[in-house]
Amino acid sequence: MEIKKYPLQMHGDERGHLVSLEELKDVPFEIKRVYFMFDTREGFVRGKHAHKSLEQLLVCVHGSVNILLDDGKEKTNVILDNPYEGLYIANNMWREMSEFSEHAVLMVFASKYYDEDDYIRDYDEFLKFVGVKK
Ligand code: T46
Repeated sequence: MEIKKYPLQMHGDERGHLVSLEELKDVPFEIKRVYFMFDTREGFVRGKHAHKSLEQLLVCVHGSVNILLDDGKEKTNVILDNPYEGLYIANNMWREMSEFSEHAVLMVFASKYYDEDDYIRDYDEFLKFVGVKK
């Protein structure tokens, strides 16, 4: 499975660091929505779904988090632990976020507005969607 990690524009000087993201440059789609999650409790797993059409770029702006990516044939774990790197996740990918470090903040740039109908929350339905037989 190809993991698409993008380096982000980092502008550091003696005052500290600044990271900037521009749509269609650092983020490979037009940004319609930004959300972030924080205070994720130890032992909890978020995600556990895929999307029919949504594309996203995940940036762990503080701390670290493990992202499990599953295309129906192969599973890969990716650790996000720096704020100047974005992980691109295409629509047809099952994702699970776990092992959030204390005070971790995971920011997500999304290509569409929130739409519950775009979610595939059932794993068997996901396999059908990506054309993989059980
Ligand atoms: C994804 C992963 C990486 C909204 O009302 N608007 C929003 O934009 C979002 C993202 C969520 N919500 C509501 C829906 C639920 O009642 O917030 C609640 C928590 O959402 P959810 O359980 O879907 O959160 P995660 O962390 O499991 O998944 C999220 C995104 O939903 C999903 O698209 O790919 O992060």
